[in-house]
Amino acid sequence: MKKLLLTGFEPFLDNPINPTEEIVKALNGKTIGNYEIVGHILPVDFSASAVKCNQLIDEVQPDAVISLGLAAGRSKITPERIAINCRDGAEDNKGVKLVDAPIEDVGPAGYFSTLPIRAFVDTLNEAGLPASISNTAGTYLCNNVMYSALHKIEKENLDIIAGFVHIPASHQLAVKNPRLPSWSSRDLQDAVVAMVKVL
Ligand code: PCA
Repeated sequence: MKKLLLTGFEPFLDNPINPTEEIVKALNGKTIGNYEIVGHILPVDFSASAVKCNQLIDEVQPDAVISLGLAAGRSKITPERIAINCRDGAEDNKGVKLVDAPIEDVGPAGYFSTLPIRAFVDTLNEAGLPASISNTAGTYLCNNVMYSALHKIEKENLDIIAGFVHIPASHQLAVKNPRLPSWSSRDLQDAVVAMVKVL
């Protein structure tokens, strides 16, 4: 049996709920396809989230890593194509705000996802769950975690596929923040299960 490290994030900024948390808690310990799911929630904290994710890679020794993040305002499931060596934007949950800060002082400009993102999108669309590849994971925590995991895997020559998938708001979050397009929790979870089955 292979192992999948599945990460989500705690709530952040004006999102009192992070639907990735619910999905990761629901799937933790389950077996999906060839994978046993090991789920963990990461803090929205520039100094801690990537460190924690990379520690989990050492502890769990997964065959694959899928990190999930909320992209409030997107209406589709969006597997990310690339992470870039930049931190910039809103403040994190510790009040830290970074401007044009590299993630790694000596690191490549970007890393492509090593997950089968085209197959994810095709499978989801065939299942009636709207999805498209995103060409930017932004410059906030999600990009930071994706870049740092791929950097570790490259540097240490690990046999692990990894990448990031942004998901839309859940209906529960849209009740609190009514301008957001939203999905049912069931559909969000089904989409993540469908992507794991692709692996
Ligand atoms: N989404 C944010 C950080 C945490 C999350 O779930 C992002 O897209 O960077």
